[in-house]
Amino acid sequence: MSETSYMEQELRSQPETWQEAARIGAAGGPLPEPGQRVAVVGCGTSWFMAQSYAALRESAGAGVTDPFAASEAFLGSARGYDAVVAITRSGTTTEVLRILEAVKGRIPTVTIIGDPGTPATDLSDATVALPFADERSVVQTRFATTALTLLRAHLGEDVSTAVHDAREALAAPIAPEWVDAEQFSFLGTGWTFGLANEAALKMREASQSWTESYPAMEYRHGPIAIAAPGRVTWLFGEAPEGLEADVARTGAHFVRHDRDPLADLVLVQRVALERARARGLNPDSPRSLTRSVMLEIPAAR
Ligand code: F1P
Repeated sequence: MSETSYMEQELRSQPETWQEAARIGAAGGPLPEPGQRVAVVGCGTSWFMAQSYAALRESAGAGVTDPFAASEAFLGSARGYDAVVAITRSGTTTEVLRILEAVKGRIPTVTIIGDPGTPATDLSDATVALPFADERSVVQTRFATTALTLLRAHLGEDVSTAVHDAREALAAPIAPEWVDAEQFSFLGTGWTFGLANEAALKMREASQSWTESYPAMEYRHGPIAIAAPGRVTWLFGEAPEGLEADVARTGAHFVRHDRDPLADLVLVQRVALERARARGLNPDSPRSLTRSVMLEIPAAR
């Protein structure tokens, strides 16, 4: 695999795209105001960024925020949402378009979008366009993390440490046991659970790896049975008491870094790339995947 895959070029640009998004997020714009009841929807990677945003917004005290896979969203009037935030790089994902159509005129929508010249723009009441973070790789890296950085900045977070740590993560060594591991379980708490889900998806998409992901405190409720020598348990964010020792007893390799958890996801993206290379896979042409899932399903009434 050449050094110049789109995935590699794009993941390497994340510190710059995060800085640009932070400027946009801090400036305000059409994203939800504090106190609004918000549903946030997406598919795949974009759903996992929705999970992280929801946890961040709720824990910041900014209001009720429910994340949904776009295909499984409950947006009935009983739930009382004031706004729907959609996240989509392509702007063409069928399930996201169906949601935007279904709530039009009933709940205001704002879509964070990579390619604004697409149907999601027309179907949304407002958009925040991040064309500088759009990607040619099928496997998303920078659009997702840039969208989340925009949302972190909009919540009032200073993301300069995350940007700094992303630069550091781009230069950090990759341990051979990560490239060779038979299996990965990714764990997180609060907003980092979405990152764990995304890390697991990235490894599957780019390198066809066997991965799982759980809320960290759920791990001991069964999934730790998978941990064993030659396998990796990778935790984003704070470690629950005793978890590292529990994993050590299984013989699995435990990984946790002090850098900003979103920057640690950048390191996982690099591991996914290395694993793809080691298996002779082209991460820009992942098996069975397309840049956007466009389905022939009827529009909602
Ligand atoms: C969402 C998505 C990607 C996934 C695949 C199919 O796309 O599910 O996360 O990697 O390429 O599409 P989008 O709605 O963010 O464009």
